[in-house]
Amino acid sequence: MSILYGVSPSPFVRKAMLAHAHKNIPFEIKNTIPGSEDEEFRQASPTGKVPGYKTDAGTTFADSSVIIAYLERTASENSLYPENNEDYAQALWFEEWADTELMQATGALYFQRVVGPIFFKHETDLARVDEILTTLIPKVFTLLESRLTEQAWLVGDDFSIADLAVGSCLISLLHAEYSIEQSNWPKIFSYNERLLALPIVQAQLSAEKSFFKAAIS
Ligand SMILES: N[C@@H](CCC(=O)N[C@@H](CS)C(=O)NCC(=O)O)C(=O)O
Repeated sequence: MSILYGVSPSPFVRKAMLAHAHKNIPFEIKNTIPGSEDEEFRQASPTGKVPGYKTDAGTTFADSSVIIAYLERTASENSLYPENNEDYAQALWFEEWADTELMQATGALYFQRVVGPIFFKHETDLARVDEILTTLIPKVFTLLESRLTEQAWLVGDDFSIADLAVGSCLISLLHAEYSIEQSNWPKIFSYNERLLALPIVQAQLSAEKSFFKAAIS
């Protein structure tokens, strides 16, 4: 079975886990923290970033986008990439934007309120939280709100890599107890409700909550 190196609450590991779940591809998670010197992990991820990956055939590599593109090549069922060329490009753009711009904003709040206090014994920096809430999140949410339509998902008719990448960031906000103001962001509010209701997201959340519980106790 393939091995995913990382920890479930890491947003990029979460993204890779959700892709496996969406495509019904079994995998084993080997709990690995970013920067681990574990030799096998470093073989997959020389930079020490998670997720790293080892395929059934023993090939190793890293990066959530690479892992998911690989999964798509091995199993085309429940495709995460739109068939239509124009939609395909749009979906890849959303993935890139979510992995960089959106992740920067949501990850900052997630670090301040959850990851820092639990794993690094950092105290929450309230001035930084204020800046994230008043500047960083509104900036990315303004763009996301403007790109959502009456369609259920971001691109085309189906759930795609765009939703997987954006959803992985929105899950961080849920952990960070950020409530999306429906009057300010009506489309994001409904979109988030749809994402959170997905069985694969519910299962992921329960894996992450167990991880946090074990870390705290
Ligand atoms: N582009 C990479 C980003 C991976 C990444 O930045 N992972 C974080 C954890 S969520 C990490 O390992 N950070 C440690 C570091 O930057 O050294 C991906 O999509 O997998």
